Amino acid sequence: MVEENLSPADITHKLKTDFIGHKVIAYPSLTSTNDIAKREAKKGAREGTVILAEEQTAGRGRLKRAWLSPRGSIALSIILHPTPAQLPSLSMLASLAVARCIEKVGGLETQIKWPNDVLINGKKVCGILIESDVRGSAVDYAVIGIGLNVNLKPADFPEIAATATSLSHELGRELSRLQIIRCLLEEMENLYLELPEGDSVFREWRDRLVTLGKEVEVSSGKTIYKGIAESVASDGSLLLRQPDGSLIKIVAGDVTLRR
Ligand code: BT5
Repeated sequence: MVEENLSPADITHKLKTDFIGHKVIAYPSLTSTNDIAKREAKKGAREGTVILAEEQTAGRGRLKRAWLSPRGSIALSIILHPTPAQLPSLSMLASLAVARCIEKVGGLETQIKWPNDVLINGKKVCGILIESDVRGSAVDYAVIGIGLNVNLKPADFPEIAATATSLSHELGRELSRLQIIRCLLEEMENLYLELPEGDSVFREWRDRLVTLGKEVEVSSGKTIYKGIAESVASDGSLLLRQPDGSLIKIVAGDVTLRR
């Protein structure tokens, strides 16, 4: 192992942000950083507070799927208080921040699979789970959960061995989670401050999507749609050209590339 436990003081020391990561609460082990972040948000935690865990025992993906995050991974959640207009962009900016930092710190090329999986060589290295509490026309809080496989051997986890990768697996060496976390917090804040006008956030995310122009299957709820992933709308939804020529807008779902 390159590092022992991550220390909040090392993360916050001379961090180049105005608010994200000024307060970091770190745990050796947690059920899910998103759960604790939501609890802290309800108690009034200030914007930019980060919840971090060395390992999660009940990490969550979307639709109650499990997210594996053993020691050596990054599992963190950031509490934000966005405006309703900023809310749809959070998933774009989180995947962008992760992609930029993997490139900067690890020197690895990444792709983004709609809506927000970050891939390396076609395999998933990072998952993002955004949960928010919206009351009437106001957003009470949003929690951005990021799970990134840093020092992890995919072969040790049969459930994901065929579809997942990690930075250490791609690089053939372990690397510093501290540097990646600091990068993530700084990139997240830079991108967040570009919203809501954030057209550049949308454009960079769109340009990095490996999904566009491909023949795909999208499962959304109980329906499976087939077609060409033609484009994305500025709210993040996918525009799918169906075989009969019609164009449909899909707000949430899972994409499989057909070739
Ligand atoms: C996601 O869901 O990709 C969102 C994962 C978010 C995890 C973070 S960690 C910090 C915060 N706290 C939490 O409890 N969650 C967030 P989804 O698109 O539904 O993908 C889930 C699927 O990814 C699973 O069904 C597995 O197939 C696969 N998977 C699970 N663990 C993985 C891992 N470590 N690496 C790659 N794939 C994984």
